[in-house]
Amino acid sequence: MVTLEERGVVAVLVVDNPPVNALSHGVRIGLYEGMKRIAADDSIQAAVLWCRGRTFIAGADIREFGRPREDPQTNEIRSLMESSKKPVVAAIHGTALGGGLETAMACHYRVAVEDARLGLPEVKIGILPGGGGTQRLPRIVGVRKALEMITGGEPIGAQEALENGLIDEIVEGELCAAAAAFALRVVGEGWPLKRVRDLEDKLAEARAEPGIFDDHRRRIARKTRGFRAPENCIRAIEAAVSLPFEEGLRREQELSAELVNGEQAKAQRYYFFAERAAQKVPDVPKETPLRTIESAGVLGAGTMGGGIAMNFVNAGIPVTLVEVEESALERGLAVVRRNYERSASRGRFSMDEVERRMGLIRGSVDTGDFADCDIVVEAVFENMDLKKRVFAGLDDVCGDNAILASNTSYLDVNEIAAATSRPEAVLGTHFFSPANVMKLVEIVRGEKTSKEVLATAMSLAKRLGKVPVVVGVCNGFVGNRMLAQRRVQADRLILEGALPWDVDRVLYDFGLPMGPFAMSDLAGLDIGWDRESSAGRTLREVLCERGRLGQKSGSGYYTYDPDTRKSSPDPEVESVISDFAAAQGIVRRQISDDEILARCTYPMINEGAKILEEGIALRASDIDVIWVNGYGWPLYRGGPMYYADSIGLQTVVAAYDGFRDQFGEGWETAPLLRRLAEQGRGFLDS
Ligand code: 3H9
Repeated sequence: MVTLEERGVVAVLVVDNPPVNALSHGVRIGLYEGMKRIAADDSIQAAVLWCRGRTFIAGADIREFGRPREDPQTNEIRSLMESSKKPVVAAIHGTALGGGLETAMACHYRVAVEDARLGLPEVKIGILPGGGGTQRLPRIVGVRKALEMITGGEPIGAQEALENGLIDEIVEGELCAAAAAFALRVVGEGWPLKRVRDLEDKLAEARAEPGIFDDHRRRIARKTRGFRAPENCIRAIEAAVSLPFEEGLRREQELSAELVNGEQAKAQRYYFFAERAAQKVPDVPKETPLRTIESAGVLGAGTMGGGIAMNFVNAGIPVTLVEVEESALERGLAVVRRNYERSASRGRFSMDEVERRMGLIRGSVDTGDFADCDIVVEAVFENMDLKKRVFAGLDDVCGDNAILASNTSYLDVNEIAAATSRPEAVLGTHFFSPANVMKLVEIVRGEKTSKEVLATAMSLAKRLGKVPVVVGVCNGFVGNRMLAQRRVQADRLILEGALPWDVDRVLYDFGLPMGPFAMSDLAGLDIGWDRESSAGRTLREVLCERGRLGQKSGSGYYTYDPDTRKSSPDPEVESVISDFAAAQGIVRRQISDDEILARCTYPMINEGAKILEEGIALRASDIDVIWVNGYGWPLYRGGPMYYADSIGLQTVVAAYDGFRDQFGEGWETAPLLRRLAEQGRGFLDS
């Protein structure tokens, strides 16, 4: 996995451990022995650390986590590099991540190619950079930048790395040769051997700013709610500022040990591989040919259509956006422009860039303009007859090779496909709202969707920066079908005795971004409500009849402060609920938080089991990827199926049996769930 190649007086440590040159045991042995040889061989004057393949070392081998790590440890290797009497230069291409960047920071100099990316993403798998990263990075880039990079986990580009001193030079041409030439310059010109551990000035700056850590805590509080790793990352960086290097390293180890075998890290590690597994469709091999996508069309310039168009534009793909009427088109384009202008005003890009992006959108009221599009995504009103008409029309105007996609969130994609002469080119691409922000796309595979079209849609979604997951055709697909089960229980719970804010609080505390009632208020209670036919049959109808349409009308399940939009519980809603329950003969009772949580989550798990058994999802872990990316299921709980396994399927089944005794119909366990529970197994080992 590691060889030592000599280029004159420069020795090149070549790491070759595909796919991402992770610091597996063999790599550690190779680096350790290589550094010993370099020290012992008098003919060698300098060393370069370079990797073959697509990337520099992308971190520790995550597959080795959870078991004792065999010697040599990476910190020993880094210490050999840093204390080497001969200059060691890291030559970076691809991504220098986690343990990879930590190793590079133990080198005396770092050079990189223009498109290299560098970062410490450990926080995303629930841990901290435990190979000296929390001690070295602040010494190089300063505490503020280190806090941002380590608690955010996002890598930075080579240019930004250069500006922050994280690399010494951006090199052109063949990287290994350029790095060797750089190393010779270090030797020839007698440059000092920079040991990051000895740098002090950036730490001194932070000592003069004692509020820096609490400021950062406040800034990230909302985003990191419930996660343990970000706080330990901050404490480790605090240690870099307050303790000598060796003691700081020890503190980093302690804080790392608190996380690495914890429940959150296990769940996040599981999720890392789950997301990658979801990209693979067993009967669609990697070699499946792809159709070329160089232009796209979107039908419907409403909230969804506009958001979908933005995705294409952001990836540099020109888009034809079609609406029926000029006024609706203008409104849609204005919303897209406003979104881009908001990003520009936040410094994400320049106003010129806003114009460039808007320039990639061709607005039109004529579907004939889709003629030269490689894919058209339909985002019109959810009505089967309308969709069929639309698809028949698209079939007429689009080129023979064009893919026709529907953004439907629950309708039968096979029926839609049958309205065309090319069902093999039809599939669902179910984006989530706001479509330009949410990562998930359910790729709905119809009975006749061809492998080529499916593979193209998956690859396109990745190009758009999305996380695509293949699902089968059924009402609501995976995400919304499970959500509907939660909704049923949430609605029952508030009639039986809980209040909307009790249900929302329990789910929020569980880690979801909001509960079902806050979500309804945000979406609008009047979705699907008809004033004419409304007759107080459901609580929702009663609320709408009272003008409580959700956030937009200032009240729904909650009342909203007109200035701050802050929600508060409302006694009127409480009395509406008790009157409604009384009219139905329901005697309200005290409902515990545990019951709320079980009744909201277990039916989702049960539905997940059915979805799995029906083959609508390919794997239990795909369901988790959908819930984490589309509905904000807390990453540190892995996803609903992982959660079910972690609490034990017997627990879920026992609760289900209890609810069936209590409530009767509607509490039948899915056969797969019962079978696995009886066998003492989980979804993920089934
Ligand atoms: C760390 O370093 C800890 C230290 O601080 C010290 C602690 C004490 N290990 O993503 P892709 C596999 S923690 C094992 O599809 P891309 C991946 O599963 C680590 N395997 O490619 C996949 O396998 P398969 C910090 C790994 O081009 C294949 O490689 N580092 C690892 O879209 C291709 O991956 C990170 O967290 C790994 N570290 O993206 C970086 N990484 O083909 C994690 C990848 O069988 N990695 N694999 O499905 C990434 O962010 C992306 O993989 C990367 C490439 C950007 C590198």
